[in-house]
Amino acid sequence: LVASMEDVEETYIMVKPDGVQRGLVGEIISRFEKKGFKLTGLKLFQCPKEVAEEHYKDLRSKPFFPKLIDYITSGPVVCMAWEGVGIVASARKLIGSTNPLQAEPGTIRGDLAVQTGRNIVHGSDSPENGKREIALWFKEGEVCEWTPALAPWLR
Ligand code: FUP
Repeated sequence: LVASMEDVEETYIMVKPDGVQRGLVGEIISRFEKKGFKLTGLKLFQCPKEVAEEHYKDLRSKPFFPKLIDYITSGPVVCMAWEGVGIVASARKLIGSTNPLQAEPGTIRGDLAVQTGRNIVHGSDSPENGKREIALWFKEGEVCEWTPALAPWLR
């Protein structure tokens, strides 16, 4: 049976500065496109420190927090909003474990990264954070609602 609209979630996916510098933007976007999810927001963005700090506010007390903020603000990131049935958990599966050495082959981090502090991509960890992060990284009007022509076959 086809999933209903209530099962559709939003998630915030971000190619981190190392992913951009290494030329992995297309590869990362492709994995979500091929899975069958819908891209609703996309931009290259040099993130101010305040946005990075707000994004990672739950990690503020961690010893690695200052380095994490330096890393995320070290160059442009690619901000993305994606939509789909069960997308929050599925995107995290596609991305793989936080530590790329523990990430399964076939996942983005498992295939393309080595260090936790250079793990090339972010994905929201809950539907609530998906909404919160999209609202943080995108301005009004930057996220685009559209209906794909293949919708009945995919979602
Ligand atoms: P994830 O949800 O996989 O992005 O992981 P977390 O939210 O736990 O961590 C956010 C980011 O903090 C990671 F992507 C990398 C960084 N981090 C470290 O640098 N060291 C750690 O021990 C844990 C996380």
